[in-house]
Amino acid sequence: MAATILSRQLTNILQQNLRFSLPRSRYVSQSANKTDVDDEFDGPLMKTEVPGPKSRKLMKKLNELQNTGAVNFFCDYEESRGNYLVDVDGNRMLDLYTQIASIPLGYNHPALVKVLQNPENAVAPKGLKQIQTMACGSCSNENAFKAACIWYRNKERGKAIHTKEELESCMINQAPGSPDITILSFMGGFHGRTFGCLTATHSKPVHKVDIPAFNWPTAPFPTLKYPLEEFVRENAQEEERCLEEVEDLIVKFRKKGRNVAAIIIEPIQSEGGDNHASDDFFKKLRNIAKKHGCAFLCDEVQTGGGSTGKFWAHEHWGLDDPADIVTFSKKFLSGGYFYKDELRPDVPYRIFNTWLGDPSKSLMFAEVLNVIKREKLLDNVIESGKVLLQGLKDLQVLYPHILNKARGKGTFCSIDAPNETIRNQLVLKMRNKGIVLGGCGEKSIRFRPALVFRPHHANLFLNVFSDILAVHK
Ligand code: PSZ
Repeated sequence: MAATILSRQLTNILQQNLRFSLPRSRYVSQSANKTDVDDEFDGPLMKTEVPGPKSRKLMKKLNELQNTGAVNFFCDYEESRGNYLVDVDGNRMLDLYTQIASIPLGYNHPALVKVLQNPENAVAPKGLKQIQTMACGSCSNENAFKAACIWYRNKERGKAIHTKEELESCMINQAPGSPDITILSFMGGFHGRTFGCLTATHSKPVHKVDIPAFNWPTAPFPTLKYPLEEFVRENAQEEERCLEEVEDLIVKFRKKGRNVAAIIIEPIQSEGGDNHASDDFFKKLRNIAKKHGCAFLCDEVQTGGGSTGKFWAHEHWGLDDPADIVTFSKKFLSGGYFYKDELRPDVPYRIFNTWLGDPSKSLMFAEVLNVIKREKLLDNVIESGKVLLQGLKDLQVLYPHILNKARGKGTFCSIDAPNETIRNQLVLKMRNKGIVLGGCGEKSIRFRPALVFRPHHANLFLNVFSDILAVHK
């Protein structure tokens, strides 16, 4: 097979095309019984600066076809293994970023390579009727919004039969057919870049500017003070303030005839800077949604799939009825949402598109699930997460002028630098030492390793980070 040299954006398309040409053995999930790629590298190995000469050459070439502003360097996915990403210049880096939290089992996990070689994979799997599959996170949220609106209007009408007036007015985007109902979201949230999602996104102006937005309510998300145990009272007050604002907004909008049909929230605001809130906050928010008849929509696109130490981050809240809709993508390889029976659209084709996800990805995800269970990867995430977070906390005590707010669940961790410049410097310095990290929010470094990230990988990272911090000026 020709060398797989791909930019981040092209990965999905090409990896799929290149590897789909080998139909032979039966689909047997038990076939790969090892967690990690057998021959995972034992550490980073750097040959050039990143991006190196080959990456720079490819960037120039790709730049003729598209804007390459988002491309940092080119990967060699053929050579990458487990927790190690190899770039086209042969630099081998321990990957704590995994294409923004999207590589659940590391690179080239044998179970996934195997599943892609199976002929039955071209057929849509059975048993996915309980969920709505979609191709990406935005598409999942967008359709979840629609499902919530359909449900809400049916509830208001008391039946699913539309009036002639509704059917006619919707054709010219007017009420009552196009109702003036709204979706409440939070400052700092990220739910995607399509129109509805973008209205609910409030992480950075650059995503939103110049694009028309729905006039929907935006509530403040709590800004917690760290370390949490020192600010228990202040943080509880801050959460209370935000919850009051949510309720005020729902009431205010209802008075204007613009009822809130759904509330959307991330269990941890990821793009917005890894902002956490307490289980109590989410419990109360869920109750507010119930009290006011709003669908409670939990966006687990980034948090779902195990990296918080539970399969779903919302499981941490310990609620019997945590959400009405849960959207997913990223580690699930495709996308979609789970939803309550009562939110099932009354008529077929109301939630529909060409692809509705990707059956091959669903099959691969079935194998991801098998591996997670078989190899107890959630336990591993908890163990590695403890090492990672404790190490970060130790380092912030040693370097309080560079690091603060170490926080996280499982390996879904992050730490703040004093400002964006220092954060970016640290990320670049680490990369040239063979460690891939990412930023989020204004000044946070976030950790999004694969589920096969082991405690020894965490220690390897911490050692390099410690060295960098010791000489950081
Ligand atoms: O810059 C971007 O477009 C990015 S960087 C990270 C994401 C997008 N994450 C996607 C995402 C998410 O983290 C949450 C919580 N909700 C929805 C989305 C949108 O998913 P996609 O990108 O698949 O449409």
